[in-house]
Amino acid sequence: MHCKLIGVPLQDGASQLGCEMGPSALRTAGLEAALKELGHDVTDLGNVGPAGLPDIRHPNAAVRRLPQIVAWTELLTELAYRESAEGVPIFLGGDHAVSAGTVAGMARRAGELGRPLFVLWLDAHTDFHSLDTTQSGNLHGVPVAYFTGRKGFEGYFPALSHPVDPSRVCMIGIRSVDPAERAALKGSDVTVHDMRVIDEHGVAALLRSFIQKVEAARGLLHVSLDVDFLDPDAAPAVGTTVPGGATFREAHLVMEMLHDSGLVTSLDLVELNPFLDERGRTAKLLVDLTASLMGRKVMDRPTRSY
Ligand code: DIR
Ligand code: MN
Ligand code: MN
Ligand code: MN
Repeated sequence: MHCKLIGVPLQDGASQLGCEMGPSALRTAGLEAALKELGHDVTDLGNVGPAGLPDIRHPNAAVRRLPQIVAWTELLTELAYRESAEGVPIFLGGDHAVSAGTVAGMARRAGELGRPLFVLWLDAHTDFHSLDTTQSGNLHGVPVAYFTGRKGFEGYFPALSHPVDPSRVCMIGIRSVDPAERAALKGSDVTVHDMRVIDEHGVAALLRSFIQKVEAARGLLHVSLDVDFLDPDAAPAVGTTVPGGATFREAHLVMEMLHDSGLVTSLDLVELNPFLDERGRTAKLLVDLTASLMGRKVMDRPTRSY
């Protein structure tokens, strides 16, 4: 497989500074070497960034750094579309606003192939605010609403050529949802597996049924991994830790099952804030999780063991 690393030093979507160091930390933690060891070809395209900023503002005065996020979204939509023509793009974030563009671009790629795009959203948060409902104003809280075509982005964010059907979005790890997000999700077809569902059924059963859905539809699968999907004990280097997250083994199991499925066509590694870390511990964990997704395993086993 050809893995394309794309550094996205974006931190305008988060309230705390530090996510701009994410790509450097992931490189320092040995991402390229880990992928090469698994036999993959790796190209590091370096860091990217927008050239100019649009002159826009939104009536919701809470909204922060809208011109920056719009410019990044345009750039990343184009990049995800272009780079997915060949190989698997791996976006090294950057805060979760990264995914507004990466998913929009992958949806365009899938649309042109005549195939549906599915999104696995691994996060403590649903990131389902519109520009009108966000109270924090941090635009890492809006990407899912944007790429599924929720109202309220027209005239601000780039128009979507291929909105993602909400029924093709599966969220796992959820444990922090704002009231406005909860209300909007209630009327949508997004699958939200909160931590209670994981506790009751186990992450494997939930993921298995989503994978079967993607497979049956011959879909492309984009995986968006927010560091706060994991429990803060395992992954402390994120600005918005929430207790009670996925364990080290649950996260690896998700990645191992995704590898066996053979369906993943693109990946975001987002919200890593190396400034909050202990000697690169969380960056190293993300490298190991990516390696599991790309085929590292303890013992050989038949593929499709699920
Ligand atoms: C909260 C936190 N829902 C907000 N969101 C995110 O600010 O809108 N934290 N995405 O990581
Ligand atoms: Mn997120
Ligand atoms: Mn989150
Ligand atoms: Mn919010």
